[in-house]
Amino acid sequence: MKVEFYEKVFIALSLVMLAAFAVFLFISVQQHGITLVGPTQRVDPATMLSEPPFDDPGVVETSDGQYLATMIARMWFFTPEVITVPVGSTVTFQVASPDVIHGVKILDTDVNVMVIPGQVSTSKHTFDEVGEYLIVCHEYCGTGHQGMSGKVVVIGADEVDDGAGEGADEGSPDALLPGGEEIAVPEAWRSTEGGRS
Ligand SMILES: [Cu+2]
Repeated sequence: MKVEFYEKVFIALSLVMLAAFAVFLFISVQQHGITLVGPTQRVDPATMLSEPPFDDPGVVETSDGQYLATMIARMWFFTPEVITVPVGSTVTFQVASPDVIHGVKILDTDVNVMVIPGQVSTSKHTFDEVGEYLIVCHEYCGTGHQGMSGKVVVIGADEVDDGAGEGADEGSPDALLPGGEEIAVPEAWRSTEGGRS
């Protein structure tokens, strides 16, 4: 078989390009730490609502500026529906569903996961801008699907201590203060601390 000279050149160029694409793909995956979504944890959809951590969904600060949001996606709402964090926080979302497949897409972020019953889906985002970020379910899940939404409210550091931090651990008023800053607790509170209900 005779292959023309120019044909050989183009075949060679095509092979070089394919090799280059493979190399660039490999480098970018390494650089950006891109991984496939994997099941991080499994749960039993039938019992998850009565077992930790999904028996107590909400937001907790795990370390300075790091939050863990435990969410339930079900027909047809998210629990909690509103997540409030101070600006600059890195929030790890762990979501599970006790019924059907749902999705969690947080607009203007790269949080975009499928929530499959039996698995815990996790995703992480750092909220650098104050504002409200809509959370939507983007997997059709039944007749109430279009109304299934929530939001992440990112508040400024100056708003943190004026009561805007609903959703935070009510037992510790300083839960949302960035930088581990202490706030003055009236003496009267101290004596009853732990005894409040
Ligand atoms: Cu849904």
